[in-house]
Amino acid sequence: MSIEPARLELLSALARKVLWLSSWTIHHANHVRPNVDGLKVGGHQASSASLATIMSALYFAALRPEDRVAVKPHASPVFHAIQYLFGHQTRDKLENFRGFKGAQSYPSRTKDTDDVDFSTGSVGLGVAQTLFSSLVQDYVKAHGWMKRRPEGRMIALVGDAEMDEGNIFEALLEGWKHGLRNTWWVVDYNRQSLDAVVREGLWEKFESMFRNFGWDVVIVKYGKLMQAAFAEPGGEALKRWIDDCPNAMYAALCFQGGAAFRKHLTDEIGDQGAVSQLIDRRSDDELLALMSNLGGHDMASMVEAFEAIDHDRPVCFIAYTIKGVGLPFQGHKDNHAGLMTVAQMEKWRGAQNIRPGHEWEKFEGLSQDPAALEAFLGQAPFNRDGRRRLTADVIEVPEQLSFKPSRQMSTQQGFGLVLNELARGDSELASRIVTASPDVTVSTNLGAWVNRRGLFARAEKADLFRSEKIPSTFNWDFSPKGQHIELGIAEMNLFILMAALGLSHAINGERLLPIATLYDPFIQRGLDALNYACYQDARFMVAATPSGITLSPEGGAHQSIATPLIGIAQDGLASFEPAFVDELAAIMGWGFQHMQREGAGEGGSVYLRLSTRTLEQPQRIMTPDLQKAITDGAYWLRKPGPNAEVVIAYTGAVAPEAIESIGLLGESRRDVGLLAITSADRLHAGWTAARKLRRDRRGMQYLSHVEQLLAPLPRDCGIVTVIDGHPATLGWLGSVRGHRVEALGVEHFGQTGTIDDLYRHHGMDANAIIDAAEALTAGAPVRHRKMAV
Ligand SMILES: Cc1ncc(C[n+]2csc(CCOP(=O)(O)OP(=O)(O)O)c2C)c(N)n1
Ligand SMILES: [Mg+2]
Repeated sequence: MSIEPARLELLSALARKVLWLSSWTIHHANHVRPNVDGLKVGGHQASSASLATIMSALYFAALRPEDRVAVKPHASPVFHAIQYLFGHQTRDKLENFRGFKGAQSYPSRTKDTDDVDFSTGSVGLGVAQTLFSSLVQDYVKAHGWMKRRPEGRMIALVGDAEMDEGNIFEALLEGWKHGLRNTWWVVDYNRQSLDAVVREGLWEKFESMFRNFGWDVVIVKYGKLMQAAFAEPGGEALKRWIDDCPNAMYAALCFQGGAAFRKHLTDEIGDQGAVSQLIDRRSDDELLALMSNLGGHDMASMVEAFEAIDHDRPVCFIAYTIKGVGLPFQGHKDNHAGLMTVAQMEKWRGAQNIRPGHEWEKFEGLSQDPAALEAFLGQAPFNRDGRRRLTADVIEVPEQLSFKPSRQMSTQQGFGLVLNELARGDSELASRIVTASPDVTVSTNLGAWVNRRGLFARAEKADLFRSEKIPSTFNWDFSPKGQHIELGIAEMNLFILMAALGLSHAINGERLLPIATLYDPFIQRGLDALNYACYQDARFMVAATPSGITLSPEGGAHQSIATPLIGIAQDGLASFEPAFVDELAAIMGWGFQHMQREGAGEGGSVYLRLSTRTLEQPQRIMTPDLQKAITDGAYWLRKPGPNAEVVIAYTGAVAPEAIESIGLLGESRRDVGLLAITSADRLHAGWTAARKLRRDRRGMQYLSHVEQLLAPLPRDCGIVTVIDGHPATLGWLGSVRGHRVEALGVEHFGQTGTIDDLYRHHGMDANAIIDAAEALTAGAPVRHRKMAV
């Protein structure tokens, strides 16, 4: 199948324009736009040039509206240039590339306005996201929600050094397990990373690995010029030389130019015959054009490679490229941050017939008829259906989520009970929930949910233990209707899957409400992927359990200390740590709504830090006021009196110690209060938002939830805070209204023991709370202490 010449001409012209615009965008940011900082805007020119042809082939020819693309971070100027030609990006934003509210350095779903499908930046993550998005598309299809929408291909443009990122391999394995389809990864095989030139023969490793995981591999190494030269007399020898040439040497010669190639070729394979003639027939410029005509820079080869795919198997394209192709520093190993000088740019501008002052004009310098180019862009299949970002209706969430109560429960158990109750019913809400867990489904209490709703797979697969009538508590049937996605242990995959599921409304036009479960410490294992999911504004709920040192005998290595601080600091993630199950149910109900809220700064994802510690549950009615206070982050479990000397503020599983301590303090200190903090994150965020509001609108009286809660406390009242996590999580409470604080919590981990042992060891038991209260207050020593058992 060969490409029609007229089409090829227009495509090639547009690719040249894309290379120009992307380079000019960066040049403009460095040399034209007034730069008050005097800082250079770092290198994208070389990385971008690498992909100008490949991306033009995709966007102007191969892509369909339903396809979704993750663009290698440093090719963002190429992406923006393409969207500019399509009319989806403004000149203003390009002129302001990397500036405040300008086009983003790395394509961003949330910050860019030109239809970015997946954000990228932290290399490796966008690549894996395409794989998981394809699985999500299969999920939506299997549940009958695709309607008549065609299946999209999920495409990643991958740097060759990007392939070093381990999460890509983790994803590959998961993709293989789930029968991955409709996924294309295009490796920009420029044989350069940021610092240097990559190892020889890497492509062979890639090839065998991808084939091993069931992918097709298409290697696009030689462009049409090269192929024609190979067919000339002596061409075989030239091909052999190219194949044998080490990466670093090839790159260096591309940098040095045609004369250097001539010298090397002549010295190494010149034969005074056919080969020498083949070389001599070409000028230096022609020789350089030939030698840099690798497949990835050859429009016809790329379009043919893409258009030849007529199946839904996953495909890895390995496209040979030269980093910085066409620019003065092409192939130079230091070119990652390379920028063209003003003089170099002037020369290049001249060579392309671009008049000064006309640099941004769409078709300036091209010899093709502008109307023909415009018409070609207008008819690009990618653009056919207009807006590609979809929306979905909000799924209704009941006022109260119910669960089967019992007097003694842990929050982890409660989480399972709430989901079990949802699974028993037939609500729309339950049908849109998708759960996933990295091999800890049962141990995080998802078992009951999975028993009722089943595991997801494209093909039915019965639980063998069940069909063999071997007793088991768990029903492990797979089916296309299943609602649990069982993953291998890799937590990076879990969070990237959350990113994919949590964007289904925008990508598939069908809302899913994803819930991930994992052990709390392993949030840190997947943290960059969690951050990435939040950055893209994906919506999901994470139930992390068990947590803290409270998991005690389970193992010191699994104790999490920093996660509450992550919960406070992570943008786009509302974090909660309830002590009681009725609180958890209120938070989950709020969470399902929060996950669906849209609009500037509205909504987000939800993190529940849960525990396996069984606590006596309060017997109370969940009023709307209490529900609101819980989701705002805190309520008085015991209101302090007017002359309070000290209050105890606790979070999560240490509730019994806090409750016990106020009982013991009661006789020795006046009006002691007990503040239940369900979300340090929401409290803190509310407080900073209120301060900002008051600063921005002077005279405004608004007080945040925590300010209102602490307002009645006398000035010299002390606050003891306690949490099974880093004490800084709650230590800030003293700054709200200037109260002194003793912050208790965990700063070291690794010791196993019973809960009592460990709370005593870390100074979080009732006596430690009493000691802290004593330190904050005047008066006689506290009379009562907890007796050692
Ligand atoms: C997780 C992560 N680590 C480091 C970086 C910094 N970084 C940006 S690009 C790059 C090298 C990329 O090389 P390659 O993927 O081959 O792309 P090329 O520039 O050659 O096109 C590095 C290390 C990053 N963006 N993300
Ligand atoms: Mg590279």
